[in-house]
Amino acid sequence: MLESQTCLHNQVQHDGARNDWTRAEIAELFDLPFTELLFRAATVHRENHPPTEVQLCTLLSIKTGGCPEDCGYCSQSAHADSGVEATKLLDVQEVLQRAAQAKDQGSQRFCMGAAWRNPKDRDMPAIIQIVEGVAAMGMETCMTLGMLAPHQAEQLAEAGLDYYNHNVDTGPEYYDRVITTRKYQDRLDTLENVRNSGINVCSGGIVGMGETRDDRVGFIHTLATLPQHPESVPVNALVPVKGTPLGDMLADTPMAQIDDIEFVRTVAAARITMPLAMVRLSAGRESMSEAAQALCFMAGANSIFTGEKLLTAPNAGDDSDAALFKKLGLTALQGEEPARSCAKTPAETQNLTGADAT
Ligand code: SAM
Ligand code: DTB
Ligand code: SF4
Repeated sequence: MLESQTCLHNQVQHDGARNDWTRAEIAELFDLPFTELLFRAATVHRENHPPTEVQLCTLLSIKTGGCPEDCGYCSQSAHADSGVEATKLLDVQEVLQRAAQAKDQGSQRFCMGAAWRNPKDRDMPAIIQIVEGVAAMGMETCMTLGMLAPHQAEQLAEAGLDYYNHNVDTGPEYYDRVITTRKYQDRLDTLENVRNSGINVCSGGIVGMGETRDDRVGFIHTLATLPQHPESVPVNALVPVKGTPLGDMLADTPMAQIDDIEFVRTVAAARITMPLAMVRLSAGRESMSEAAQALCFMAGANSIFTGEKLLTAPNAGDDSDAALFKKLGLTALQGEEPARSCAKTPAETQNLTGADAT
């Protein structure tokens, strides 16, 4: 089963997954009649993924607040007045305890975030211990620590880190309206360092920051034209936090809040342009209706964050997610992500299947 899936996905990778998308083509997708766009996205989805399985990931803030960056959406920026208190990096043992709880609750992946511009070299030994400890529990590991130098990406790869999350956040033209303390190119440079180290790439962004549709087209275009698509693409809806520039702007101009249908269009565009990626319905889900979330799953979203809390913001919570999954007939993804099984060498595939993978 896995063998034929792997071959199919390799076929798709060669014949179907393109990284030469033009902005005009992506704009055309966004412009399709909604039901047509949804149908196309759902078709691509079921060609490449088990259509009723959704990956469950758990998020933990391992170092909260006090971040020197000025990201206009973020409660953890030292420039914001959000009331989030700065903490030190959590103890390794505490992080491992939280990972064990997440595993007990059925989570496949443990994602850990730090409010840093970049990790300092002196932070790396503790980070490496955390990665090794979580991996030893049999969970997939993901870290998001800010910008990474090539040697730091190598260290994380050696520790066995599975994924690194680093969002491009929006299209290139809108970026400096949201963040001034770094450039879009800085994000792309880190993504390249992560890719070169062999760690799987998780990169997405935020919808509903007052950007135009063209900025959303630019956001998807950046990801879909990377030399290799990210294995995971988180699509966040802005969680408006009081005391942050974007949260306050939305409080004053609620009309700027993203429309559900436009959000679903963005998910669908991600699914169609990056067929093998896991598309993660990330922040903002707790304020979305069940119907809007159902449309996102139809449009190809196949991963979520579980639990009551994201990094600092509230999340939907396990009880309401269990009820939603039951209502929609969705189950937790058990298998491996298609983009990862495709990346395996024939020898690795043979080990998995016990069959000749040529
Ligand atoms: N400091 C690291 C960085 O910026 O890469 C890692 C943590 S940062 C909080 C991770 C991502 O969370 C951001 O890139 C952004 O896309 C998302 N995020 C942060 N605050 C958000 C908010 N209020 N609403 C939606 N997404 C948010
Ligand atoms: C991502 O794209 N979304 C997650 C994860 N990557 C690290 C973070 C969402 C943060 C939401 C705001 C908060 O909790 O402070
Ligand atoms: Fe810092 Fe990340 Fe928040 Fe930006 S998004 S302020 S880099 S924690």
